[in-house]
Amino acid sequence: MTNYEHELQATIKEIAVPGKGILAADESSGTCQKRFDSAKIPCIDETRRQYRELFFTTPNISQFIAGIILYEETLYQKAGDAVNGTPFPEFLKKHNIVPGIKVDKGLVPFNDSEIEKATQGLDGLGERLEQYRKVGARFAKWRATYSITDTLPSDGLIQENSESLAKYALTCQQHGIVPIVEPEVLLDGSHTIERCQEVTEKVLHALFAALKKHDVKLEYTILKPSMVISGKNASNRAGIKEVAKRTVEVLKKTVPSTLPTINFLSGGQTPQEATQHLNEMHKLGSLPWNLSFSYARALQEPALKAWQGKQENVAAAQKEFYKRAKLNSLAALGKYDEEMEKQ
Ligand code: 5MM
Repeated sequence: MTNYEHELQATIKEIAVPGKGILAADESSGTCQKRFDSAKIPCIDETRRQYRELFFTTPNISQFIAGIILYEETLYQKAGDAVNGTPFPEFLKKHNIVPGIKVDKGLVPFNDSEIEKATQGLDGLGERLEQYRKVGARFAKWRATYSITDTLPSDGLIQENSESLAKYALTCQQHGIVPIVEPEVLLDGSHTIERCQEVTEKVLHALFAALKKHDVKLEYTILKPSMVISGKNASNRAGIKEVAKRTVEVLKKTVPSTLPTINFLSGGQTPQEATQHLNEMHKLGSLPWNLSFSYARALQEPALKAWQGKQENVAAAQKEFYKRAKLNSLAALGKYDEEMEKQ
Protein backbone atom coordinates (compact mmCIF):
# COMPACT_ATOMS: atom_id res chain seq x y z
CA MET A 1 0.00 0.00 0.00
CA THR A 2 2.74 2.51 0.98
CA ASN A 3 4.19 2.15 -2.56
CA TYR A 4 0.99 3.52 -3.94
CA GLU A 5 0.12 6.08 -1.29
CA HIS A 6 1.29 8.95 -3.44
CA GLU A 7 -0.74 7.82 -6.47
CA LEU A 8 -3.89 7.31 -4.46
CA GLN A 9 -3.48 10.74 -2.94
CA ALA A 10 -2.96 12.35 -6.36
CA THR A 11 -6.06 10.66 -7.81
CA ILE A 12 -8.26 11.79 -4.93
CA LYS A 13 -6.89 15.30 -5.25
CA GLU A 14 -7.92 15.42 -8.91
CA ILE A 15 -11.40 13.99 -8.33
CA ALA A 16 -12.53 15.51 -5.02
CA VAL A 17 -12.72 19.02 -6.42
CA PRO A 18 -15.59 21.30 -5.35
CA GLY A 19 -17.90 21.88 -8.31
CA LYS A 20 -16.62 18.91 -10.29
CA GLY A 21 -18.24 15.49 -10.60
CA ILE A 22 -17.95 12.13 -12.30
CA LEU A 23 -19.65 10.88 -15.46
CA ALA A 24 -20.68 7.22 -15.15
CA ALA A 25 -20.31 5.98 -18.73
CA ASP A 26 -19.86 2.38 -17.64
CA GLU A 27 -23.13 0.84 -18.83
CA SER A 28 -22.53 -2.82 -19.60
CA SER A 29 -23.55 -3.80 -23.14
CA GLY A 30 -26.92 -5.10 -21.88
CA THR A 31 -27.77 -1.82 -20.14
CA CYS A 32 -26.52 0.14 -23.14
CA GLN A 33 -28.85 -1.92 -25.34
CA LYS A 34 -31.81 -0.89 -23.15
CA ARG A 35 -30.85 2.80 -23.36
CA PHE A 36 -30.29 2.60 -27.13
CA ASP A 37 -33.56 0.68 -27.67
CA SER A 38 -35.44 3.62 -26.14
CA ALA A 39 -34.01 5.82 -28.92
CA LYS A 40 -34.14 3.08 -31.61
CA ILE A 41 -30.36 3.11 -32.05
CA PRO A 42 -28.65 -0.18 -33.01
CA CYS A 43 -26.37 -1.31 -30.17
CA ILE A 44 -23.06 -2.60 -31.57
CA ASP A 45 -19.48 -1.92 -30.51
CA GLU A 46 -19.07 0.90 -33.05
CA THR A 47 -22.28 2.75 -32.03
CA ARG A 48 -21.29 2.36 -28.38
CA ARG A 49 -17.87 3.80 -29.26
CA GLN A 50 -19.43 6.75 -31.09
CA TYR A 51 -21.77 7.35 -28.16
CA ARG A 52 -18.91 7.46 -25.68
CA GLU A 53 -16.83 9.64 -27.98
CA LEU A 54 -19.63 12.19 -28.09
CA PHE A 55 -19.33 12.72 -24.33
CA PHE A 56 -15.55 12.52 -24.07
CA THR A 57 -14.97 15.06 -26.86
CA THR A 58 -17.49 17.64 -25.66
CA PRO A 59 -15.45 20.88 -25.69
CA ASN A 60 -14.33 22.17 -22.26
CA ILE A 61 -16.20 19.49 -20.34
CA SER A 62 -13.34 19.05 -17.85
CA GLN A 63 -14.47 22.29 -16.16
CA PHE A 64 -17.32 20.22 -14.69
CA ILE A 65 -16.23 16.58 -15.00
CA ALA A 66 -13.17 15.37 -13.08
CA GLY A 67 -13.41 11.66 -13.88
CA ILE A 68 -15.23 9.24 -16.18
CA ILE A 69 -16.06 5.63 -15.34
CA LEU A 70 -15.59 3.39 -18.37
CA TYR A 71 -16.83 -0.07 -19.23
CA GLU A 72 -14.04 -2.54 -20.08
CA GLU A 73 -14.87 -2.42 -23.81
CA THR A 74 -14.46 1.39 -23.88
CA LEU A 75 -11.13 1.26 -22.05
CA TYR A 76 -9.68 -0.50 -25.10
CA GLN A 77 -11.46 1.58 -27.76
CA LYS A 78 -10.05 4.58 -29.57
CA ALA A 79 -11.26 8.06 -30.38
CA GLY A 80 -12.05 8.44 -34.09
CA ASP A 81 -9.83 9.89 -36.80
CA ALA A 82 -10.98 13.45 -36.11
CA VAL A 83 -9.10 13.17 -32.81
CA ASN A 84 -6.20 11.09 -34.14
CA GLY A 85 -7.35 7.64 -33.11
CA THR A 86 -6.03 8.11 -29.57
CA PRO A 87 -6.99 5.35 -27.09
CA PHE A 88 -9.80 6.73 -24.92
CA PRO A 89 -7.92 6.61 -21.57
CA GLU A 90 -5.04 8.54 -23.10
CA PHE A 91 -7.44 11.00 -24.71
CA LEU A 92 -9.14 11.66 -21.36
CA LYS A 93 -5.82 12.07 -19.57
CA LYS A 94 -4.74 14.66 -22.15
CA HIS A 95 -7.93 16.56 -21.47
CA ASN A 96 -7.49 16.54 -17.68
CA ILE A 97 -10.09 13.88 -16.98
CA VAL A 98 -9.19 10.88 -14.84
CA PRO A 99 -10.17 7.55 -16.47
CA GLY A 100 -11.87 4.98 -14.24
CA ILE A 101 -13.14 1.45 -14.79
CA LYS A 102 -16.17 -0.56 -13.65
CA VAL A 103 -14.76 -3.80 -12.27
CA ASP A 104 -17.73 -5.67 -10.86
CA LYS A 105 -19.06 -8.48 -13.01
CA GLY A 106 -22.74 -7.79 -12.50
CA LEU A 107 -25.52 -9.22 -10.39
CA VAL A 108 -26.46 -12.82 -9.57
CA PRO A 109 -29.44 -14.14 -7.54
CA PHE A 110 -28.71 -14.14 -3.82
CA ASN A 111 -29.55 -17.33 -1.92
CA ASP A 112 -32.06 -18.37 -4.63
CA SER A 113 -34.10 -15.24 -3.97
CA GLU A 114 -36.37 -14.05 -6.75
CA ILE A 115 -35.77 -10.45 -5.73
CA GLU A 116 -32.40 -10.08 -4.08
CA LYS A 117 -29.16 -10.02 -6.03
CA ALA A 118 -25.53 -10.01 -4.97
CA THR A 119 -22.62 -8.61 -6.97
CA GLN A 120 -19.91 -10.86 -8.38
CA GLY A 121 -16.39 -10.14 -9.63
CA LEU A 122 -13.84 -10.71 -6.88
CA ASP A 123 -12.16 -13.68 -8.64
CA GLY A 124 -8.98 -12.55 -10.37
CA LEU A 125 -9.69 -8.92 -9.49
CA GLY A 126 -6.05 -8.12 -8.63
CA GLU A 127 -4.82 -9.33 -12.05
CA ARG A 128 -7.53 -7.39 -13.86
CA LEU A 129 -6.67 -4.22 -11.95
CA GLU A 130 -3.03 -4.58 -13.03
CA GLN A 131 -4.15 -4.77 -16.67
CA TYR A 132 -6.48 -1.79 -16.33
CA ARG A 133 -3.77 0.26 -14.63
CA LYS A 134 -1.38 -0.41 -17.48
CA VAL A 135 -3.77 1.20 -19.93
CA GLY A 136 -4.42 4.20 -17.72
CA ALA A 137 -7.29 3.48 -15.28
CA ARG A 138 -6.74 5.22 -11.95
CA PHE A 139 -9.96 4.57 -10.12
CA ALA A 140 -12.56 1.79 -10.15
CA LYS A 141 -16.20 1.21 -9.36
CA TRP A 142 -18.17 -1.69 -7.84
CA ARG A 143 -21.97 -1.51 -7.55
CA ALA A 144 -24.14 -3.42 -5.06
CA THR A 145 -27.93 -3.11 -5.20
CA TYR A 146 -30.74 -3.34 -2.65
CA SER A 147 -34.45 -3.69 -3.40
CA ILE A 148 -36.85 -2.37 -0.79
CA THR A 149 -39.95 -4.29 0.33
CA ASP A 150 -41.56 -4.46 3.79
CA THR A 151 -39.07 -7.16 4.74
CA LEU A 152 -36.11 -6.64 2.38
CA PRO A 153 -33.20 -6.08 2.07
CA SER A 154 -32.26 -9.11 4.15
CA ASP A 155 -29.50 -8.88 6.74
CA GLY A 156 -27.73 -11.63 4.82
CA LEU A 157 -27.50 -9.58 1.63
CA ILE A 158 -26.39 -6.45 3.49
CA GLN A 159 -23.64 -8.52 5.07
CA GLU A 160 -22.59 -10.19 1.81
CA ASN A 161 -22.54 -6.95 -0.23
CA SER A 162 -20.69 -4.99 2.44
CA GLU A 163 -18.01 -7.68 2.65
CA SER A 164 -17.57 -7.79 -1.14
CA LEU A 165 -17.40 -3.99 -1.38
CA ALA A 166 -14.75 -3.89 1.34
CA LYS A 167 -12.66 -6.71 -0.18
CA TYR A 168 -12.86 -5.04 -3.59
CA ALA A 169 -11.90 -1.64 -2.13
CA LEU A 170 -8.89 -3.06 -0.32
CA THR A 171 -7.70 -4.89 -3.46
CA CYS A 172 -8.00 -1.65 -5.44
CA GLN A 173 -5.92 0.31 -2.95
CA GLN A 174 -3.30 -2.45 -2.91
CA HIS A 175 -2.96 -1.91 -6.68
CA GLY A 176 -2.84 1.88 -6.58
CA ILE A 177 -6.44 2.31 -7.74
CA VAL A 178 -8.94 4.50 -5.85
CA PRO A 179 -12.16 2.53 -5.22
CA ILE A 180 -15.65 3.94 -5.64
CA VAL A 181 -17.98 1.95 -3.41
CA GLU A 182 -21.54 2.07 -4.72
CA PRO A 183 -24.30 0.70 -2.49
CA GLU A 184 -27.45 1.50 -4.47
CA VAL A 185 -30.82 1.37 -2.73
CA LEU A 186 -33.14 1.02 -5.71
CA LEU A 187 -35.90 3.49 -6.49
CA ASP A 188 -38.35 0.82 -7.69
CA GLY A 189 -41.39 0.21 -5.51
CA SER A 190 -43.99 2.16 -3.59
CA HIS A 191 -42.13 2.48 -0.29
CA THR A 192 -42.17 5.69 1.75
CA ILE A 193 -39.18 7.99 2.16
CA GLU A 194 -39.04 6.96 5.83
CA ARG A 195 -38.56 3.32 4.81
CA CYS A 196 -35.85 4.34 2.34
CA GLN A 197 -34.11 6.30 5.08
CA GLU A 198 -34.20 3.33 7.43
CA VAL A 199 -32.76 0.99 4.78
CA THR A 200 -30.10 3.44 3.55
CA GLU A 201 -28.88 4.04 7.08
CA LYS A 202 -28.60 0.33 7.77
CA VAL A 203 -26.80 -0.35 4.49
CA LEU A 204 -24.28 2.48 4.96
CA HIS A 205 -23.68 1.55 8.57
CA ALA A 206 -22.83 -2.03 7.56
CA LEU A 207 -20.65 -0.83 4.67
CA PHE A 208 -18.48 1.44 6.84
CA ALA A 209 -18.16 -1.30 9.48
CA ALA A 210 -16.88 -3.69 6.78
CA LEU A 211 -14.49 -1.09 5.32
CA LYS A 212 -13.07 -0.58 8.80
CA LYS A 213 -12.79 -4.30 9.46
CA HIS A 214 -10.81 -4.79 6.22
CA ASP A 215 -8.61 -1.78 6.92
CA VAL A 216 -9.64 0.11 3.81
CA LYS A 217 -8.22 3.63 3.88
CA LEU A 218 -11.23 5.95 3.80
CA GLU A 219 -9.09 8.93 2.76
CA TYR A 220 -8.54 7.16 -0.57
CA THR A 221 -12.11 5.98 -1.06
CA ILE A 222 -15.10 7.51 -2.86
CA LEU A 223 -18.68 6.77 -1.80
CA LYS A 224 -21.35 6.64 -4.51
CA PRO A 225 -24.69 6.33 -2.72
CA SER A 226 -28.29 6.70 -3.74
CA MET A 227 -30.32 9.54 -2.24
CA VAL A 228 -32.97 9.01 0.44
CA ILE A 229 -36.09 9.26 -1.69
CA SER A 230 -39.66 7.90 -1.92
CA GLY A 231 -40.23 4.82 -4.08
CA LYS A 232 -40.94 5.52 -7.75
CA ASN A 233 -44.57 4.41 -7.39
CA ALA A 234 -45.22 5.80 -3.91
CA SER A 235 -48.23 8.01 -3.37
CA ASN A 236 -47.37 11.49 -2.04
CA ARG A 237 -43.69 11.32 -2.94
CA ALA A 238 -41.50 13.53 -0.75
CA GLY A 239 -40.44 16.90 -2.17
CA ILE A 240 -36.96 18.25 -2.94
CA LYS A 241 -36.29 19.75 0.49
CA GLU A 242 -37.25 16.58 2.34
CA VAL A 243 -35.09 14.37 0.11
CA ALA A 244 -32.13 16.69 0.72
CA LYS A 245 -32.68 16.89 4.46
CA ARG A 246 -33.10 13.16 5.03
CA THR A 247 -30.19 12.27 2.75
CA VAL A 248 -27.78 14.57 4.56
CA GLU A 249 -29.11 13.35 7.91
CA VAL A 250 -28.26 9.74 7.04
CA LEU A 251 -24.87 10.60 5.58
CA LYS A 252 -23.89 12.59 8.66
CA LYS A 253 -24.85 9.65 10.87
CA THR A 254 -22.95 7.02 8.91
CA VAL A 255 -20.09 8.46 6.83
CA PRO A 256 -16.87 9.39 8.63
CA SER A 257 -15.43 12.79 7.78
CA THR A 258 -12.13 11.20 6.73
CA LEU A 259 -13.84 10.14 3.50
CA PRO A 260 -13.02 12.94 1.03
CA THR A 261 -15.90 12.86 -1.42
CA ILE A 262 -19.43 11.56 -1.87
CA ASN A 263 -20.66 11.37 -5.48
CA PHE A 264 -24.31 10.41 -5.86
CA LEU A 265 -25.84 8.15 -8.49
CA SER A 266 -29.10 9.40 -10.04
CA GLY A 267 -30.90 6.04 -9.98
CA GLY A 268 -33.77 6.87 -12.36
CA GLN A 269 -34.56 10.38 -11.12
CA THR A 270 -35.22 12.85 -13.91
CA PRO A 271 -32.16 14.90 -14.85
CA GLN A 272 -33.66 18.01 -13.30
CA GLU A 273 -34.64 16.28 -10.04
CA ALA A 274 -31.13 14.90 -9.61
CA THR A 275 -29.73 18.42 -10.02
CA GLN A 276 -32.27 20.01 -7.67
CA HIS A 277 -31.69 17.45 -4.92
CA LEU A 278 -27.93 17.90 -4.98
CA ASN A 279 -28.26 21.68 -4.96
CA GLU A 280 -30.66 21.63 -2.02
CA MET A 281 -28.26 19.55 0.08
CA HIS A 282 -25.71 22.33 -0.18
CA LYS A 283 -28.15 24.75 1.36
CA LEU A 284 -28.20 22.80 4.61
CA GLY A 285 -25.00 24.24 6.04
CA SER A 286 -21.42 23.10 5.85
CA LEU A 287 -20.69 19.45 5.17
CA PRO A 288 -17.65 17.42 6.19
CA TRP A 289 -17.05 15.94 2.72
CA ASN A 290 -17.11 17.16 -0.86
CA LEU A 291 -20.66 16.41 -2.08
CA SER A 292 -21.10 15.95 -5.81
CA PHE A 293 -22.43 13.68 -8.56
CA SER A 294 -21.50 10.53 -10.43
CA TYR A 295 -24.57 10.36 -12.64
CA ALA A 296 -25.13 8.19 -15.69
CA ARG A 297 -28.72 8.72 -16.82
CA ALA A 298 -29.16 12.19 -15.32
CA LEU A 299 -26.17 13.45 -17.32
CA GLN A 300 -26.69 11.46 -20.51
CA GLU A 301 -30.42 11.12 -21.16
CA PRO A 302 -31.08 14.47 -22.90
CA ALA A 303 -27.95 13.97 -25.03
CA LEU A 304 -29.02 10.47 -26.05
CA LYS A 305 -32.42 11.79 -27.16
CA ALA A 306 -30.78 14.56 -29.19
CA TRP A 307 -28.19 12.23 -30.76
CA GLN A 308 -30.45 9.44 -32.11
CA GLY A 309 -27.32 7.67 -33.35
CA LYS A 310 -26.72 10.25 -36.09
CA GLN A 311 -23.45 12.03 -36.80
CA GLU A 312 -25.26 15.23 -37.77
CA ASN A 313 -26.75 15.42 -34.27
CA VAL A 314 -23.47 15.17 -32.35
CA ALA A 315 -23.14 18.92 -31.76
CA ALA A 316 -26.75 19.17 -30.49
CA ALA A 317 -26.18 16.18 -28.19
CA GLN A 318 -22.96 17.68 -26.84
CA LYS A 319 -24.83 20.89 -26.10
CA GLU A 320 -27.33 18.92 -23.98
CA PHE A 321 -24.54 17.11 -22.15
CA TYR A 322 -22.63 20.34 -21.54
CA LYS A 323 -25.77 21.91 -20.07
CA ARG A 324 -26.42 19.05 -17.61
CA ALA A 325 -22.75 18.88 -16.61
CA LYS A 326 -22.67 22.63 -16.00
CA LEU A 327 -25.92 22.68 -14.02
CA ASN A 328 -24.81 19.76 -11.87
CA SER A 329 -21.47 21.45 -11.31
CA LEU A 330 -23.34 24.51 -10.03
CA ALA A 331 -25.58 22.26 -7.91
CA ALA A 332 -22.47 20.70 -6.36
CA LEU A 333 -21.68 24.20 -5.10
CA GLY A 334 -25.28 25.05 -4.13
CA LYS A 335 -25.39 27.68 -6.90
CA TYR A 336 -28.02 26.18 -9.20
CA ASP A 337 -31.28 27.96 -9.94
CA GLU A 338 -34.27 26.51 -11.82
CA GLU A 339 -34.26 29.54 -14.12
CA MET A 340 -30.98 28.26 -15.55
CA GLU A 341 -32.83 25.34 -17.13
CA LYS A 342 -34.21 27.79 -19.71
CA GLN A 343 -30.81 28.77 -21.08
C1 5MM B 1 -23.96 3.23 -15.87
O1 5MM B 1 -24.73 2.32 -15.15
C2 5MM B 1 -24.01 1.60 -14.14
C3 5MM B 1 -24.42 0.18 -14.04
O2 5MM B 1 -24.37 -0.38 -15.25
P1 5MM B 1 -24.77 -1.94 -15.40
O3 5MM B 1 -26.06 -2.14 -14.68
O4 5MM B 1 -24.91 -2.04 -16.85
O5 5MM B 1 -23.64 -2.73 -14.85
C4 5MM B 1 -24.36 2.10 -12.76
O6 5MM B 1 -23.56 1.53 -11.77
C5 5MM B 1 -24.22 3.55 -12.67
O7 5MM B 1 -22.87 3.89 -12.55
C6 5MM B 1 -24.97 4.06 -11.49
O8 5MM B 1 -26.15 3.36 -11.24
C7 5MM B 1 -25.29 5.50 -11.72
O9 5MM B 1 -26.11 5.57 -12.84
P2 5MM B 1 -27.44 6.37 -12.71
O10 5MM B 1 -28.12 6.23 -14.05
O11 5MM B 1 -28.18 5.69 -11.60
O12 5MM B 1 -27.03 7.78 -12.38
